[in-house]
Amino acid sequence: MKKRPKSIGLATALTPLLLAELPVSAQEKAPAKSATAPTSETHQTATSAKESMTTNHGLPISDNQNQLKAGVRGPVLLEDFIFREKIQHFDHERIPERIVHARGSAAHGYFQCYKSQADITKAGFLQDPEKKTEVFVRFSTVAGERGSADVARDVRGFAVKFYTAEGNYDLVGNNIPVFFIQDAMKFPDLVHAVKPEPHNGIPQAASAHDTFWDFASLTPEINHMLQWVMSDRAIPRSYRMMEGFGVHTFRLVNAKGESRFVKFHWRPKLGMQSLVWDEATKINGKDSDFHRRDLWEAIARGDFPEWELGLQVFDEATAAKFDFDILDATKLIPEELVPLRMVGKLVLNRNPDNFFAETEQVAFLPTNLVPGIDFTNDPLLQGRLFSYQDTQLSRLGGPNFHQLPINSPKGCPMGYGNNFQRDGMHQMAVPKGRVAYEPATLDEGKGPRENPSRGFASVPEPMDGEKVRKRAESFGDSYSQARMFFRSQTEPEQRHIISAFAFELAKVETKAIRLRMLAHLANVDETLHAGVVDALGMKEKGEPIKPAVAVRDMAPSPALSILAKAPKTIAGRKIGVLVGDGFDAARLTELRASAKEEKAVLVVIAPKVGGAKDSAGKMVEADMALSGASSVLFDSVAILASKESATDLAANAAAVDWVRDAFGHLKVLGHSADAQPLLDAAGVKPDGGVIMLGKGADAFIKTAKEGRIWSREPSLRPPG
Ligand code: HDE
Repeated sequence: MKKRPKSIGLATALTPLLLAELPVSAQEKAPAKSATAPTSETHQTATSAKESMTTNHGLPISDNQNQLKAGVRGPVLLEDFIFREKIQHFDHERIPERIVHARGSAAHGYFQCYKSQADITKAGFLQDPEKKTEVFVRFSTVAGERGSADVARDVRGFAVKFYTAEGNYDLVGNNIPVFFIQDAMKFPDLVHAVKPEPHNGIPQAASAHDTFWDFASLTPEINHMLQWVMSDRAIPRSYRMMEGFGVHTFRLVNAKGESRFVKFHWRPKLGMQSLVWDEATKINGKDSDFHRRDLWEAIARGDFPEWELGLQVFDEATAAKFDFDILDATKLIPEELVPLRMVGKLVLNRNPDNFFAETEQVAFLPTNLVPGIDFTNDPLLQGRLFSYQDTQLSRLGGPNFHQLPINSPKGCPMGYGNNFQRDGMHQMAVPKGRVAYEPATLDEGKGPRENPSRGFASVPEPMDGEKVRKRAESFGDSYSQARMFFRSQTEPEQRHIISAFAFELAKVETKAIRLRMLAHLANVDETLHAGVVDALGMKEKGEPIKPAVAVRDMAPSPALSILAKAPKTIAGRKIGVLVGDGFDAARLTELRASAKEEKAVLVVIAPKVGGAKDSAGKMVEADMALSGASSVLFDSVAILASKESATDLAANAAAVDWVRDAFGHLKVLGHSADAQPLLDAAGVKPDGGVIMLGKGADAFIKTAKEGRIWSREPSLRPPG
């Protein structure tokens, strides 16, 4: 039997305490200490008072490895307040996650307008092109829990907090310009329907289940939004490559008090890009932080994501001419009717320091407005005005969440809560004096006081009407814009919408729900309906549903397609290069140079992370090992191998999957002539996207800039 230790290395354990008693100058000279006690735990000790680990109340801690016990092998003492403080804080480390948009990633940055927008708004941050307004932006999925995978088929949140000189302005939007429902009254039902089913908690972060489609098939107004969420917009390649929208119609107000309507749009500088569905499902397994990592890495390498802010501005007379209601959040205003006025840029240039303190604790409020911007009576927006403030009370534990650093206004002279609201849970301010009310004289005029000239004033819109619980008839058309969306898509995009409906409805177990949904699709578009019926391989097509309002054929809007306006670029994208022993190093050098020139990221992958030998026998280090670098993580791929190593790789399932997936996901694939055995093993058929890498990488780069090889898809993956 081993001899039991009598002490835990007392001298080491006491070091910080002794140091704390030394004058600081002497401590600064003390050598850093890191020692292992006889019992093997590591003690890293402070070299200055400043470095001292302390309790939450400031007491220096002498030992952070052991509880206080009655003898080295004895029971733990209740007296150990240091342990209790530590474990108790840990026990409460989690706060309730957001009920929706729980999974998110965020970054700091700035907004800068191009020129003064004084003609349409007096909002301070839209006046001076020299001024940068700090922002914090959080992107999110909606349905999944906090630890769910990034690449679910879902809407993405796009929430921007502007820290303006007039207080915080939050533009809490999505990456889709319309919404599922028209009235906030239905929001809890929508969310309960899409969330995991309450009896078994299945499925996570997915709408492909009965309760969602049951609700959807009974909610005709949802049809436009369904087109968007079944399209590739719901599986973005990156947060950096998606558009954002304020969704509702808001108002802008200028200094003269003139008010106009506005829709907000964010346009990514990198252009839009999406994943393909099979790729998305695989990414979730290979890297469930795919979007979070992408955003973080881009900012860390100085490739700052950028968006332009575009406004669709229109007046009451224009609004009256539309044959839909601008207060209905299931409708968009085609850009062809009201073009975008580009007013400024948003740049994200700093990763958060701490995920919890910033990304998790940030609280966005559609009620955070600045003078110059106002609400409309959109009943969905009106409901949100209550909900966000309210949800923070339980999520962040009380009414003082605005005092958390990420939520408190910066850059405005008033600071947070310059008023007489007092006390409450987690109060962090220490107000002085006896006056906590106004009007008052006892504060000798020190305020705070009302400010009629700078303060927020609502647009004095006339109100007249009966108290009713009723939907406006002008909200009645559920299908015309859904049809417009489908008909505005390119052929591959339409195929994907059909496949997505078929995938989701095939997961619905209740046949009656499937059929009800098919009937809605028949009202949207015949090709769509026929395509989904065919992909499901069902005999029935659904009993017709009579639309409340006759469906109109609107002009297609090319701006709604991702592919129609996709930029020809690989900037900000990733090229994965799989190398095998004996590869030609010159080809890699050329690819590297071209990638750099095009502002793309090149990643070298080898069967082992140690790397592979080039044809001269020199070891070239890999960035990633094949086992952790599936081709789904890259936008285009290349294979550099000798005949021998290609033959070896052809017998390696991971390498074969790597190539098969890249080909199957319609990626441009460059290869050395000798890599052919691997291509054959993966079933790669020659086409315009399979490119032999001779001297120079030009042909490969030029084709990669075109995007995916859509013509490859129909033969590889019929809808279903
Ligand atoms: Fe939200 N939504 N929402 N939502 N929403 C929340 O607020 C709500 C809606 C959006 O990164 C919650 O702080 C209602 C539309 C984003 O922190 C909650 C209705 C749009 C985020 C809430 C809607 C959004 C949220 C949950 C129907 C696009 C994440 C946690 C009337 C314009 C913000 C929280 C972040 C979050 C309520 C509909 C965008 C419960 C009642 C439409 C981007 O308050």
